[in-house]
Amino acid sequence: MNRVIAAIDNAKNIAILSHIKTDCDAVCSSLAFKLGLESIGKNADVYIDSGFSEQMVTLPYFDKVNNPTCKTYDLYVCLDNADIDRLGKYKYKIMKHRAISVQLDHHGTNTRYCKINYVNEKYAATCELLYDFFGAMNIKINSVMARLMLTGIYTDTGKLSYSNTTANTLFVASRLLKIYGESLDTVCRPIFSSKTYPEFCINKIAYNNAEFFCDNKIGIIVITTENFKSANATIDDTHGLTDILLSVKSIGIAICISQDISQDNCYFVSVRTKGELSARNIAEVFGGGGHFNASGCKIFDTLQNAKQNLLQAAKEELKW
Ligand SMILES: [Mn+2]
Repeated sequence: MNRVIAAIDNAKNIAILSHIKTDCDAVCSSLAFKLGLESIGKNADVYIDSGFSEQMVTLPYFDKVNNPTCKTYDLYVCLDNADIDRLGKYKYKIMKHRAISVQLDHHGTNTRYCKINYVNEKYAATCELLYDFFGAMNIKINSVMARLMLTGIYTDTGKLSYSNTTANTLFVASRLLKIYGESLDTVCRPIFSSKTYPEFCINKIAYNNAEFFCDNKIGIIVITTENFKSANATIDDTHGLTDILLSVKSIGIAICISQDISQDNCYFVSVRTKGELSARNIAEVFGGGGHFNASGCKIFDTLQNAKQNLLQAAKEELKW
């Protein structure tokens, strides 16, 4: 971490990059980081090559994402991004400027693609990692930063309920809530209780499409292009569909397969597991990765093959 701090100390104009198919931890850590850097006199711009859910758009300072103020940078910082390809079109910035790139991340599968890499899997969210980072840099966390960081922690931990939630996560959340100074529901309600109509429709379809295998221990939801069209929804509305399956007591492995509407025979897959069952093992069969209980991959194949092969990999993880 000290090498990252030294690099930031020596930089004036800093680009912050995070991942495609983005999530609240990525967006919130990027924005909180920007605000933190600005508080110590740096210029910082946020680049994220992704669609954004309606919930993200209402986050404070969201208008600063992909809205640069600098032309050139003396440092590139990647946040919450395990793999260079997940930067989307902005991966070329890192390929070109690798010598002045650093990253902070909490994904165990991180490929260490920057010059300096601080990766620590003990953190449930990059926003949790940032709490310690700001402490080490003597950056004071203000109320807006605290709100953003709480949002990232709450979403990456399923409201502090997933297995990645540690005593430190709860401690950091508690400190951040104190700094934020307002009630927790003003953080949670805009994120967890503000489904858009298309999101509701895609959830309804997901319930209908859910299939169960192996004594209901494996659940699979498929969302096709037709489903997206009829719900007027996009891939950004599919966050949390695996929770529908995980809420079933018998389920150990939950898989959501979403068709890429922009190309044939391409599917985004998210895998969630409970307890000792590894989601990562399943995603890695298809070249993906992520966290132990929450991983993802992209499959280029027919739907039938994709589903069959995923089911097979899930059965193997289940030792069925
Ligand atoms: Mn994260």
